[in-house]
Amino acid sequence: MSNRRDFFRYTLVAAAGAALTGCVQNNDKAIPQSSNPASVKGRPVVIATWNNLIATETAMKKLTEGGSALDAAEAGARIPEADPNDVSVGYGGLPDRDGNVTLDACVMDDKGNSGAVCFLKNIKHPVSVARKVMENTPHNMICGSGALEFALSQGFIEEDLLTEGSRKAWQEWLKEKKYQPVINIERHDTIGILAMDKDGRLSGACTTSGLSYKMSGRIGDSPIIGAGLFVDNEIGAACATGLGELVTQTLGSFLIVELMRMGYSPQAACEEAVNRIIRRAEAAGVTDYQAGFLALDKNGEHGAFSVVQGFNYALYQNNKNIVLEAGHKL
Ligand code: SD4
Repeated sequence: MSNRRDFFRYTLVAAAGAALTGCVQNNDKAIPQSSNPASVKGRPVVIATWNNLIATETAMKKLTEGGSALDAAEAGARIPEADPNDVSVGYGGLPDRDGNVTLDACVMDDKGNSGAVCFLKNIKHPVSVARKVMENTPHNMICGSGALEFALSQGFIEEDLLTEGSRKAWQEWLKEKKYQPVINIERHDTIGILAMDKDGRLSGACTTSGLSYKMSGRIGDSPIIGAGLFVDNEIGAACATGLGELVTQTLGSFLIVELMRMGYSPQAACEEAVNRIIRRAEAAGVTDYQAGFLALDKNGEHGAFSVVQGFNYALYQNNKNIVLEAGHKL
């Protein structure tokens, strides 16, 4: 582990809430340029949802050791996957309503290659299986028993991913079996991680155990290219966390990259993605939810924004590894 003195916790309260807003004109159309006060230029850079400082540190270490952006994103994503105390990802992730931990993950690299797995059981590192799907199959996504079979063929080993803690939490939930397909905003840590090397090559990864106590077979946004993650090496990258149904219906990460292609700043693009989520939620009558986005452009400038307060993220850039609080709309 690298120098922990590099770690300092720096919170910008409602950073983008205080963001500077502005527009540039393009063919008589105003292009939103709100900026995130914490956003600076600089490569290499790694950014990850939630306070995943060890993940950003691990990813940056990979980059400085000469690893690719994809190696970095994968290495970072594996940190919460292996952490039994992270109840939204990998080992220790809260199970579905039947007590099964089912995992979704994807990766995307600088060339536009992608791989994903979903509804994968008993494999601790779905992000690495997603990478194998990308590298060793002609497919983009493999799910369920097919994904497990594929993982085993690639040398992964089956493990019970339910910890004592997550089993107890599930048994507690069983007493009432209250099915609430809305994210518990106090308890979600899905990691979306974006890494860019010093030469501007971008990659990303996203991995989750999804909504706790979800219906068996439910898939969220996280393994879906364009929803939980999108990378376009010409423009930038984006990733998401939060209520996957809404993120998927608005294709948030793809939307953000396309808005940046049109000239939106990374911050303005995240804010617009959140606006779309809110409109969709209103139309669907969904309340009490969270969704948050991160965006990175080719200069290393970033954006971060969420629906409600409480979304933070880790940023490793210019030799500092810090946690920042994202701005929010509601
Ligand atoms: C999902 N987006 O499966 C994920 C949940 C999440 O932290 O972000 N949890 O809908």
